Amino acid sequence: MRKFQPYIYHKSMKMKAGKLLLLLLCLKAFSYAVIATPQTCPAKDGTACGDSDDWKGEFFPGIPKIKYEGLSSKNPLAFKWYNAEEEILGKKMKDWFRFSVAFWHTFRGTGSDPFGAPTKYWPWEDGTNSLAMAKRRMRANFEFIDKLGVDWWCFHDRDIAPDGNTLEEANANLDEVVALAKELQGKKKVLWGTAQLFMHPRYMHGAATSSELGVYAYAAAQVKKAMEVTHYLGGENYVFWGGREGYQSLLNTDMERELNHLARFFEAAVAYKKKIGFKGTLLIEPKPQEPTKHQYDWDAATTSNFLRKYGLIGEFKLNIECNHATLSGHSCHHELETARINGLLGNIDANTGDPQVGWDTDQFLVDIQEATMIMLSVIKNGGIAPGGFNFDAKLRRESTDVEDLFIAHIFGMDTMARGLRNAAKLIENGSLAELVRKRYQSFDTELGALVEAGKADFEMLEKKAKEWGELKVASAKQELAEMILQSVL
Ligand SMILES: [Mn+2]
Repeated sequence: MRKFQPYIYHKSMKMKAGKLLLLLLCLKAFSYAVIATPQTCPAKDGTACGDSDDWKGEFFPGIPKIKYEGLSSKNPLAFKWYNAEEEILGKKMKDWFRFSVAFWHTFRGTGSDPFGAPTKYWPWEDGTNSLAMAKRRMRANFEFIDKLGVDWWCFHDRDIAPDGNTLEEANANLDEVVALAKELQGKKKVLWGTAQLFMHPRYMHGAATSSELGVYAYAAAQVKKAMEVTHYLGGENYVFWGGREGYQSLLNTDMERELNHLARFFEAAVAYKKKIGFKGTLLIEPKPQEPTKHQYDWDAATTSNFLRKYGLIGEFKLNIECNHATLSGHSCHHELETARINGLLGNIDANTGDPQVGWDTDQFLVDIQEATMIMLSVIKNGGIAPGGFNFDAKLRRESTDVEDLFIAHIFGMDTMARGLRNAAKLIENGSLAELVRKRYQSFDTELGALVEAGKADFEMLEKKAKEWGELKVASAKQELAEMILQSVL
């Protein structure tokens, strides 16, 4: 999960509530100066765009509802592999995936990076972080997911609505935008909501693991509200991504105390979820580092150990993000399997990194082999509902056409669909499963069964070892396994 805010928001972040009113006024003046020379409004076609959420006409004119046209199609605005209603292994493709659009990347991603200003000037943006702009963006969101043929969307609180000078003001802003989202969403649903607990300077030491009690309390209030609005919008999951829940140096950090605080925070979230009758799954999204040097939910194994230690294992599942998996030194397939065998596979943030770049690039996942491995895990898990595949992915900085938003999602959906079709072929073919079965067949014996039941002691095993003498150990057949995999790609 990465977060973007318009340039102006970064400026306004320097405001410290109740501290420097003068600075606030100066910054306001600065904002208005920027607004006075809007870069994108009015749109070229004369569409209305001002300090109102009115928007005449379509946000994506000329882009039709995206349809499945099959392999013969050369149309970039059509699916070649993803056929929503088609059944694969007894389930509709749309039900295997439950695809979701990530509001923050698709509607708040500006293309800015630590070295450069925004590159994306969507026609509906007026360069502000106003409430009116937030509402207009929400209308664009629903037109986008409707045209794309996706049923779910995901959001952070501070991405869909502007922050406030007080918690009350921020909550009021959120309520206003959420009321509009509720009105607009119709049959579309929230896959998950979350609170953004990393952007504001108050969260510099973390949120639930901050050294400051006041920050812990503020974070709790923000999560409380985000859970309420997720519940109100019929959300099926709620995510915790601890971007700053970690440390930069152990010298100034009481790691044990911080982890205890994090566990208490999660316990309180579970209690509040039950109190408000929210039935959605609580998900933790592991990530090893960035922005902190060390993040406490490093990977699936670390996070499941944390949940087990604090007795939270039945209350949470994991949201596995593929780019986070590779940052932790694992493949996405490894993280999915680790989550699956621990009964913790809850959701997938479908994205990927760049093998030549060492950070979280949040690219659309378009590697067919990786998609196939991912779908093998998902099929073994019997699907991931009530989770789904959230496109926590963004256009490259250099991709600046509105159409690119559609092309990227279509390509991502087609790649996952191709992965599903390949994985189904692999399962129907059966030879990979047979290879694995044969590899462990020595345990399909009387003694093997005793070992697996925990009933073979060392004396018993020593007796057998002496009886069997030196062994002929079988080949692992790795190249054959890879050959079988490639035969379905
Ligand atoms: Mn994510």
